[in-house]
Amino acid sequence: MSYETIIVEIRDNVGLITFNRPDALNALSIALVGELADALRAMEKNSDVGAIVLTGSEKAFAAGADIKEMQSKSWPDTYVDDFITDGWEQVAACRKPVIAAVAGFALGGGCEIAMMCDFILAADTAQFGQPEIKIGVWPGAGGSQRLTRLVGKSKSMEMCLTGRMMGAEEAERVGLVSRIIPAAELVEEAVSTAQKIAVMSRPATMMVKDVVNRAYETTLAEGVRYERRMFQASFGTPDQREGMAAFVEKRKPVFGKS
Ligand code: DAK
Repeated sequence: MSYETIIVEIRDNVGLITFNRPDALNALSIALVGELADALRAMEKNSDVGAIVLTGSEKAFAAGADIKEMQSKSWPDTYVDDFITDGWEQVAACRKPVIAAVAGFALGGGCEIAMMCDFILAADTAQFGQPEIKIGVWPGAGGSQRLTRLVGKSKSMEMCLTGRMMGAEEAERVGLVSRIIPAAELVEEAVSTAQKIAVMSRPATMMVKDVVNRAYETTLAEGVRYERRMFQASFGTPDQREGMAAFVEKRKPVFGKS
């Protein structure tokens, strides 16, 4: 399928999705989010894809939802049509690992989509923010919840109340991003990181997502119990036998795609 607002490539078991609305700093229009959701669903079904990278341009990962598209909406319009809901949670719902490779602005919905990914690799140019307060609204795609869990109440409150942006160094220091990479190497490094994940046992990587994400949804005792049961289930996979046999036989494991 061909897309107008994103570019989709498959590179050695990695799905690479690049936001492509350069004139609008990759503002997340309804069309773009629809195409993103569609591409993610296709990559989830594609057994050649073991991990996914989402990225934007050097100047912007995405500068938020498309303000020009939503400026004239009324409350009944947004409520009855469930405005910009369809497709938005597809990143979080994807069961394969998704990495956000962020250069430049990741603002509003752009920051929210990055936080829906499993982890964020940031270029040294990255700027994260929830500036919706400056246009009379506030985060609407999980930003007030995910940012607070990731960076704590004080920083989240400050960012959401003032619209202040956070640079890459601060974002790494507070745990919003996993690593900082020179901007020119960002996409290659993100794809190479995704390739490392894509050659692991497919069920194992999907279960890792499942158990780590459970930490956000439950108590420690329930989370540990869930992890234990999932860990035990890993002994039902051919990949457990292959991985452990390969270690003992001092060779590289060869995992299947299911
Ligand atoms: N929407 C539409 N167009 C945008 C845009 C946006 N968010 N951001 C930038 N653009 C456009 C600009 O209008 C400009 O277009 P032209 O005027 O040239 O036609 C072009 O991109 C270049 O932007 P600038 O000229 O402003 O570039 P600068 O380098 O001077 O400034 C900037 C860059 C990122 C600081 C600035 O563009 C800016 O402040 N942009 C807006 C950032 C923002 O407020 N983002 C939050 C938007 S609200 C929900 C899901 C999601 C959301 C809500 C609910 N549900 C599921 C319910 C999300 C809401 C939001 O994200």
